[in-house]
This record gives sequence, structure tokens and C-alpha cells, in this order.
Amino acid sequence: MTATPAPDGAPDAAAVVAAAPVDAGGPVVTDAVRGAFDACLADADEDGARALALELLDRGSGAERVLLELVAPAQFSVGERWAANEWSVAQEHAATYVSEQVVAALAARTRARPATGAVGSVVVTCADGEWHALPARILAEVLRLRGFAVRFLGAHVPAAHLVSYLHQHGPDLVALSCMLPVRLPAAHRTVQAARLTGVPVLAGGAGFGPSGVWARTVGADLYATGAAEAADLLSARWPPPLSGHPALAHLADDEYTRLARSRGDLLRQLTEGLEARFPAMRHYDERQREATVEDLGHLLDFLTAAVFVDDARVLTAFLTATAGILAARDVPPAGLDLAVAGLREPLRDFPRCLGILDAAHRHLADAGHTHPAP
Ligand code: B12
Repeated sequence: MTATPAPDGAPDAAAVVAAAPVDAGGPVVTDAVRGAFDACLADADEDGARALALELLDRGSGAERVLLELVAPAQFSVGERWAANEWSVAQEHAATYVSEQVVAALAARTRARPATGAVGSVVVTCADGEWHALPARILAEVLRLRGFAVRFLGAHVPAAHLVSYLHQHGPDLVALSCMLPVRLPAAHRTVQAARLTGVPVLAGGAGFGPSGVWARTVGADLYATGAAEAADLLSARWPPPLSGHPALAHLADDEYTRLARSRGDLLRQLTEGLEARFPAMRHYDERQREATVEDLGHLLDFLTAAVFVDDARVLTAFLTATAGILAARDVPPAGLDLAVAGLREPLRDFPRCLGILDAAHRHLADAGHTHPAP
């Protein structure tokens, strides 16, 4: 089924939603509704996207359903399209802006409803350096809809500032979002900040790894995969316990600190080493060179985060994702193996790093992305 276009070419929100079957949670978010919403994101059609979401709400869909079954999956596929080189960064940014406006519109519409009686107070925050605020915002709205008193701090909150905020407002819980594993050291600082004020931390977001394994490593008290799971968990276990203990004894070897401190030097050595081993790089134009240096910087950051939590999977997951992104842009992923190899010499005195680089090489070899020795 396709959406009936409105006179200006945008999907007709009322028609698309009216055609959807209704269950106990209101109109179902069908493929047709999703398709119409995706079309609005693709076209940066803020009005169309908002109209669709509010139409669902007006016809009886709960705001939680609209947020979690329409907005969040659409935003997730925005990333897939960018990764597949179907969408430019600009298109992705425009789509994200539209999603943010839709979340704001849903929040504004539902905020006027009588409060259900707050069951507890939650500060929702992102780790320092984390700019993925939309998933945390969706979590904040879902918690609010479920009756929690929520303060949303947005992206990139330095731990030191959080401490004074927590002292000032005394919430029952900090909900910490981390979408990139490279922010795990910052997430750890946030957990420490909350610990200083005696407030437990609920962690969530893809940065905490499969099943939230690194949430426990950095000492979070609770973990939930998504907003609905978080709301269910908190409703069942309130007040939340203060029970997490960071499992970071391996940091005593100082590899993480030394690695983080020498990022600039390592990036320069890695870039120069690659130029020597891969002469085609010397003919890169400025844009290609910048993109390569940026990718090498990400490689170093993911290695550093892997050393922080002592888990090679931080790096291997990054390599899998990056190999797909490079292949979609006709760049041979085998270059990643060359970069991994190029780090061995500068890091020869870092045994844990070398172990993680070995695992990375084996991972690339298993995927057929190894580079013949130059
Ligand atoms: C939009 C976006 C951005 C926007 C963010 C804008 C904003 N206001 O949020 C911008 C442009 C800033 C951005 C930047 C970057 N991004 Co980005 N981004 C995305 C994108 C497309 C969507 C993220 C999103 O909103 N997802 C939808 C959410 C709503 O779905 P969800 O995750 O299921 O949401 C649930 C959970 O996350 C959970 N949750 C989240 N937080 C919490 C907290 C708690 C306590 C709980 C319980 C649950 C919870 O609850 C949510 C609701 O149920 C993703 C792609 C993707 N597939 O996700 C990439 C993605 C996350 N980005 C990525 C990258 C690499 C980057 C950059 C490094 C790119 C660059 N080269 O600079 C930067 C890093 C910026 C930084 N320092 O943080 C990668 C991460 C890869 C990896 N291995 O980690 C992804 C996966 C894209 C990709 N395919 O490579 N990005």
C-alpha cells in the first residue's frame, strides 16, 4: 500500500493513519505509516513528519508507541542509509533534525495531560563528548509518560558539572546514555560523579556493548536496552539499588592513560607509516587525506576504548562497521588491516594493546579483509 499524496506531494497523514488497523494500543504503525514517515525524513519534510506523528496520537496511539515504533526505528534506518552511502551526511543531519522536531511536538502535546503522579525523579544525561542526544531524549519522554519526574540534560555533559547539578536537585536516579564505545571512559567518570552524590546509575545505549556488558565494567548499577525496558525495570524495582562496582583493575598497567595521552603522536606516526607503505596515499587530494586521517583517528579512539574496558570486541565491532562503510564507498576494507599492522611498532611496549591488535587482525582475516604484505 502506498500513501496518498497530499496536494503538495507530501504523504497525506490522515489517509495513511486512517488506513492502519487499530489494536489495543491505537492505530498500528504499519509499513505504510513507516514508509510515509521515512519519505518525510528523506525530504526533510518537518511538517509532514509532525502531522503523521500527531495524527497517530490524535487517533489513539500512545505517544510511547509513536516514539518507539515510528520515530526510533526511522532514525535507526537513517544511519543504515548513510552507512550504505545512499544518503549524504547533510541528508542525515536534516532527517535527524526532523526527528528531533517530531519528538518535541509529541512532548508538547502530551505534557498538557494531567500528571499521573510522579513515582520518582530521574536525571537523563549523555556522557561527556556524546552528541547522540536523540536516543536519550526519547528515553526521557518515555520515562515521563510513565509517570517519572524527568530532567533532561541533553548531549555532552561533563562529569564535574553533573556533580553540582545532582547536589542541587537530588534525583533518585541518573539515566546515562552512551551511543559510542569511545565514550566509555567518559561514562565511567559520570558513574563516579553520581557515586559521589550517592545516586545510582541506569546505563543504556549501544555504546555499552552487547547486552550492556560494558555498563557493568564502568560500574553502572542497572542496564536496560531500550526506553520501554528501562521504564518496566524501574517500575518493578523502585527505588533503584546502588550496587555497581567498576571492574577496571586492568587499568593499573597504565596502558590506557599512556595511549590516550599519546593520541596526537600516534596519529601522526600511523599516517606517515601508512603513506610509506601505501604510496597511493601520497596522491590523495586534501579531502581524501582528511577523511583518511579522521578514520585513523577513530581507529585509535576505538583501540583506546578497547584497552579501557579490556575487551577487543570494542575494536572488532568498529572494524566490521567501518569495513561495510568503506566497501559501500568503493574503498577496499583491507586498508584497515594495514592500519592495524601499522600500530604494532609504535605500541610494541603495550602488551594489552598488542593482544587487541592481534584479535583485530584475526577478525579482519576471518572476514577476508587482510592486506598482502607490502
Ligand atoms: C543521528 C546520528 C548522529 C547525530 C546525532 C544527533 C542527535 N541529536 O542525536 C550526529 C550527527 C551528531 C552524529 C554524530 C556522530 N556519529 Co552518529 N549516528 C546517528 C544515527 C544515524 C542515529 C542515532 C539515533 O538516534 N538512533 C535511533 C535511536 C533512537 O534508536 P535506539 O538506539 O534503538 O534507541 C534506544 C537505545 O539507544 C536506548 N538508549 C539510549 N540511551 C539510553 C540510556 C539509557 C539509560 C537507557 C536505559 C536506554 C538508552 O533507548 C533508546 C530508545 O528505546 C546512528 C545510526 C544508528 N543506526 O543508530 C549513527 C551512529 C550511532 N553514529 C555513528 C558515528 C560513528 C558517529 C560519529 C563518530 C561520526 C563522525 N564521523 O563524526 C559522530 C560522533 C559524535 C559524538 N561525539 O557523539 C555510528 C556509531 C558506530 C559505532 N561503532 O559506534 C552510527 C551507528 C552510524 C554508523 N552506522 O556508523 N550521529
